Amino acid sequence: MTNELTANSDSIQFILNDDSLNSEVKRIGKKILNSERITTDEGLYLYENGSLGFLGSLANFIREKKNGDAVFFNRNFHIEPTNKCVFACNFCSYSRLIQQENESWELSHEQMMDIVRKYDGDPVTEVHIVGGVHPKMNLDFFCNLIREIKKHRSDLHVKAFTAVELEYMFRKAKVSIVEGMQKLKDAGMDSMPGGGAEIFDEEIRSKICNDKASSDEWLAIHETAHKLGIPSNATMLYGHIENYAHRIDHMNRLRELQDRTNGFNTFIPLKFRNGDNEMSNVKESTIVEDMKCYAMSRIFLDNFNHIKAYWPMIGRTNAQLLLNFGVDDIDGTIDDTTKIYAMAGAEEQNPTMNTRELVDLILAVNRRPIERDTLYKPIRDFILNPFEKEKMKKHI
Ligand code: V47
Ligand code: SF4
Repeated sequence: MTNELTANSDSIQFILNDDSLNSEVKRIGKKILNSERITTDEGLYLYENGSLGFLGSLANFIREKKNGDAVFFNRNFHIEPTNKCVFACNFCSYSRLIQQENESWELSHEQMMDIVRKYDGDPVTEVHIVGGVHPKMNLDFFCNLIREIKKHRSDLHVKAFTAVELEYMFRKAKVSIVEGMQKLKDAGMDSMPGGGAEIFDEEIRSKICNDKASSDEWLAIHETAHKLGIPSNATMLYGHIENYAHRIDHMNRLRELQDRTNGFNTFIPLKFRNGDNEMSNVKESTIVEDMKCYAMSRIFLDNFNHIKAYWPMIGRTNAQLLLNFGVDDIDGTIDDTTKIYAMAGAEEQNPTMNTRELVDLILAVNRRPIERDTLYKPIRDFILNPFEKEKMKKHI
């Protein structure tokens, strides 16, 4: 390990021996160092009283214990079937833009297959399908789409639909969660992304996204998916009107579910962006708050193997920084196939990085770039198997 910011247990022990450190923070820190689970009260206390440096050191310690200096990424592209949505979440830039500028889209089955065919011969491993909740794009429509994608390219992992989209689809089709999930699985759906979780606290949820799937429904859909052998991700929309206690409560509900199913692959904190939505008056969080949030996620979610910083949303440089605050995954190449964050004012207006740029980004902070598949099976270790030197030089 060459990274100068890297903390090991010795350096944390050194911090813990500092007499000026708050004794309760010290006690909780020791628990974490001994791999003991912290309670929600302890999590909240640490969040409120731990310094950024201390939280970062603890998070980095856990990150390196679980994943060494690896940074995972994959080669993927997105399909956003539509930005029309029956719901009206206040933080979402999709619905606002439609009302203001009539900038809506609705892709046909063939248009989506054209996107898939564009990647023929390209070594992408995953298609990520998420969009607005459209009344006409129903369960059969999507089962047919997935079947055709698999028929065209059986090796492509289909990661599709937030629990919010699924709750609506199943309700309209009058099927239970198990029946709906089984249909999608039979069609070829391999896993689920983590969107739609927002903040589970019912009071905050009612203020930011009153009309969509409830927290209990979100959790029930993921639990059912896991039981049917469909793994998923989990997210948390942070940095708006919620506080630290709401974030700890959110993560605690996920930690409890993960204890039961072990079906979550990764946790993705999503920073609220205030561009062009009904919450544009809410100030965005600072990078210091972002780093604390990622670090606390790594510390609290002891049964999650991975913490992901979604680089199109948080930005490339911030994603690099976060690799020292618990993050071990920066998502994928994306290839400018997602619009939702650009519309909400994210750093990356045309998010695309080729594999070489992603690898360089990770090497620049002395970490180990590992291309993975969706389920974190390593495909290529770029330290053991680097790009050829002359090509690398040309690129630099
Ligand atoms: O649920 C919407 C978020 C999510 C805004 O699982 C916003 O690998 C910030 O979940 N500011 C959908 N966030 C995207 C998502 C996702 C993204 C990348 C990878 C994965 C994965 C999942 O986007 C929504 C919502 O929480 N969102 N508007 C906004 N203004
Ligand atoms: Fe619709 Fe999702 Fe936007 Fe909410 S966040 S309005 S469910 S697209």
